[in-house]
Amino acid sequence: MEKVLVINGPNLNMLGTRDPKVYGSESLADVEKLMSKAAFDLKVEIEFFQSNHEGEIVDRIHAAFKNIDGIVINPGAFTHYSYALMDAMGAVSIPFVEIHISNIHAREEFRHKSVLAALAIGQIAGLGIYGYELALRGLINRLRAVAR
Ligand code: CA2
Repeated sequence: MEKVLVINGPNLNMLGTRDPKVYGSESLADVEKLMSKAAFDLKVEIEFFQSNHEGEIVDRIHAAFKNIDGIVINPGAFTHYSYALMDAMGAVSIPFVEIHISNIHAREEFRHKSVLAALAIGQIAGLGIYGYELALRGLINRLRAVAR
């Protein structure tokens, strides 16, 4: 059974409290419920981690080395400028999918750029929290295709 880690970055613990037009009205707990269901369906083990602190996320990525088969990550605003997260993902070489609830390409210029995306299997943006489920399904599909 594959082990997948879901990482949510800064401010995503506030999901559902405001800005419903941009981020919808579901909470992070709803995201975890949705993903747990999909994980059960797919027969994968899933673990959730959220932090507002860059170094804590780097530490969690390092701890995943050799322990986790794939990562779904919404790096929040770190997406756009964190070379530390980029280097951490590069260091552990764990296949990952980057997900954004909003369509970052249709928002402010600074959100158009992701410093992680070039290392990812792929990026999903703009599909709301459903994007997390799609990210998990896409990740598992890729892991199983490679293992075959
Ligand atoms: O669209 C996404 O998923 C983002 O990663 C969300 C980040 C933003 O900085 C990225 O550019 C795009 C921000 C998450 C903040 O979430 C909140 C939700 C509700 C209330 C306050 C913050």
